[in-house]
Amino acid sequence: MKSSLNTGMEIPRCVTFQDGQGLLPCVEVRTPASEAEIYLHGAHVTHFQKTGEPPLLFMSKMSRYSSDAPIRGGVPVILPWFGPRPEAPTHGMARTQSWTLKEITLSGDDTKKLHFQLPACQVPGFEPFTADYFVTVGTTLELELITTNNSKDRNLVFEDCLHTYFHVGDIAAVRVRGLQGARYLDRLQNQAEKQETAPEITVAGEVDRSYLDTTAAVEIHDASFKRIITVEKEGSRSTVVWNPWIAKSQAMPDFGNEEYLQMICVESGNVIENRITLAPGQSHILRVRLGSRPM
Ligand code: TA6
Repeated sequence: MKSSLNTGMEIPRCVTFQDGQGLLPCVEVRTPASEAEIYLHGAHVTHFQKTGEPPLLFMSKMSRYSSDAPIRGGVPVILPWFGPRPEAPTHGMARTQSWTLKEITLSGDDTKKLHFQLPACQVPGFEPFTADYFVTVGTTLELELITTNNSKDRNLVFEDCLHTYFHVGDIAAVRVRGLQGARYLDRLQNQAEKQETAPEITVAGEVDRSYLDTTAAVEIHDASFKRIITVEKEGSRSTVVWNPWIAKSQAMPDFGNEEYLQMICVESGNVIENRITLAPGQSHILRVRLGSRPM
């Protein structure tokens, strides 16, 4: 319930608190250039839309909104591991925790910056850590995930990823640029190592690739919406590209059978061989800036 939010922090017409779907508390943000919505559940950005454009983020109409399941779509915060793990949820526990909204900062250029914090928790197999997540809403959507090793004497080894679902008009008209030459692991072929030789990636079936050792910005060219989405990143050496296509869409209860046609995940983080090792007291910043321009 929104009652878990300190309504004293609200800024009328700019930053307001709502009971979202499933009565989960969420924050609605409005700027002259855009609007956004963030659930405390997983500090999950579920909506970002620039005025006059289609939404930038894809949200499944079948998503669950309950405290024990991740929201499907938007920007899942993946921490402290990526992918499946024995006897543990896929993609870590951060996206199913209730984060705290610590602060809202307004800037002169009408951007709104929201600071979310993951409550301290002991995760089996990981040294104690804290996570702070800054969401800045303006003409772009900027996301900063800061992970700090709170151990006094042991390294923290972890993976992080902002698992962004982008909204596209028609997957058949999408081209992904920026990954040519990068090495990747193909999950569809048991993580076989390959090299991206194509200047642009197209999708005509399930795609599930973890590109490694790449710091490059990526562009999603969507000829259907006549829009180019830009994914700029810092503190990230991995980019994951995923579209579930038909069979996997049908196998996911929280994803519509045809929704693969309107989405593509381009995820920025540090996964698999790019996992991060932090000395005691050290922090790591993963920063992503999502923007768009007409094609
Ligand atoms: O990032 C790609 C991926 O690892 C895919 O293999 C697929 O499992 C996707 O994440 C969604 O995972 P989720 O746990 O959110 O269903």
